Amino acid sequence: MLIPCCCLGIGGLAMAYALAKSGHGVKVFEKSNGSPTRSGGLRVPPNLTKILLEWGLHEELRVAPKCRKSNFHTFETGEIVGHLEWQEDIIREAGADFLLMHHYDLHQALYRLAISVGASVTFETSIQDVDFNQDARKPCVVLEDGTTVEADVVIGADGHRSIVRNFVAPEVDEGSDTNHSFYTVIVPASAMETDPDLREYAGLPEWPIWMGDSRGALGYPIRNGTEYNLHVYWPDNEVNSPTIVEESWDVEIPTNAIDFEGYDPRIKKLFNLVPTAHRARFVRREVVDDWLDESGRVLLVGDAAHPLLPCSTQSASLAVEDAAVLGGLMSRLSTSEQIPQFLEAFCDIRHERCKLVQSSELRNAMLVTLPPGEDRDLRNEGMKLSLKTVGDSWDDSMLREQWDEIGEVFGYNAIEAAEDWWIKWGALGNAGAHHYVHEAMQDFGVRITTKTAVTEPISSY
Ligand SMILES: *[C@@H]1O[C@H](CO)[C@@H](O)[C@H](O)[C@H]1NC(C)=O
Ligand SMILES: *[C@@H]1O[C@H](CO)[C@@H](O)[C@H](O)[C@H]1NC(C)=O
Ligand SMILES: CC(=O)N[C@H]1CO[C@H](CO)[C@@H](O)[C@@H]1O
Repeated sequence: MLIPCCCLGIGGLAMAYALAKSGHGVKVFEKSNGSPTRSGGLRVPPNLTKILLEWGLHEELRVAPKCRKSNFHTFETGEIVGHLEWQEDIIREAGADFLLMHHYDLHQALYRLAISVGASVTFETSIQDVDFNQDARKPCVVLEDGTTVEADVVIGADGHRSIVRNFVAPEVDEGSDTNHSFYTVIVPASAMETDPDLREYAGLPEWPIWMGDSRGALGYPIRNGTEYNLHVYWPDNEVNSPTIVEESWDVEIPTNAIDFEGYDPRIKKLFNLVPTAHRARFVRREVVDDWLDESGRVLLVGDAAHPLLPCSTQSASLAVEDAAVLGGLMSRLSTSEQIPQFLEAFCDIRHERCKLVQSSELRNAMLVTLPPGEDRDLRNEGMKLSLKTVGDSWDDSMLREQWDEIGEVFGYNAIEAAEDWWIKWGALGNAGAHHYVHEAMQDFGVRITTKTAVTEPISSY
């Protein structure tokens, strides 16, 4: 199987591992050279932690600080208006910890995993195009040097500006510019120690959030508290740097290009502890409707299929969940003819979940960047309820409800989702009772279009 992916893709490497472990030959074409160009932290919510532990990454996760709390500050004054705790019972119910990691560390860990099960990763190789070889009845990718590589399946884990998506869903638009970007710095904890305003944050197992008018910030410790990650969300026209830049993680701007005067001084101090920040433009895109091409052999996953805003809580988890689900399904594959059916099942299992997470992330982002007005007052009043103590524990249930469909978003088990599908439908299909599966699924409201055209050639694209 072939997995083109680009830009230090966590999703691509996770997919490579999951599929190679399921017994498939996997080749990854990775655009970057594998060095840590993207410098930033990421959040590892409980059900991602669970997958990573199942994959044996105990050692790598040991240095990831646990997140136990989020304080909600106003951006202007730093005043705390609410908080959310990841209490023991929630963590226990979730079945694993909420962790904070460096993007590069997770990338490296997944790379090692993928290689260990026989996947091959070719760096500095971009995909030019995807095509379908009608004679071989197989999809292929065209590399920069014109080489064509054929495979049973092509998986596009190539991000927001996916080349594979041009083949699968050419009608998908380019997204709309929000005129905002995320700016990320990673600061050495030692530099924070000398400042009494920052010292307390360095190793604190918390993820504070600053809420401003069309801007915001969030921070958290990584690497056993030796480094601190800060993401700032800011209007482009208030940044002293070119407004239109490539939409990637490679763009750097000087940290003094943002003027934090008039805001919580801790943000400015933290941000300016290092000379440059990484900029990621926030272009808004919808979840793609169709992740699978007509042949049923070219599939979109990760941000190529269900784009999240940069610095989302669930970015890494959605991508890795995709891998866990597809790996689980494909471990059952016995003939190449089943591929389209299995990939269609993947789409059915994942689509709703990804839409739910995407809209919940957007809602949360909007909630913490509201302009002054009635909505913001209501939000703050709601959040303030979380500051009232009930006995020894904080009553943050109201806030929790407002902040997230926590059960649904965090309470998801990718591996089980794939197993469930297999138990209900896959085994039946395997027995050759194709149309029964088809009908049964419709009875249960599950849309599985087993394309009879497993090998139907695609004429022109
Ligand atoms: C972004 O800026 C452009 C150019 O100024 C403007 O046309 C567009 O409406 C803005 N988009 C949003 C979402 O504000
Ligand atoms: C993490 O840091 C603490 C001190 O802050 C140290 O005692 C511990 O050994 C470190 N753990 C690892 C795994 O490096
Ligand atoms: C909150 C959470 O993460 N928990 C879910 C994770 O997945 C399991 C299935 O093993 C669910 O039962 C949990 O609710």
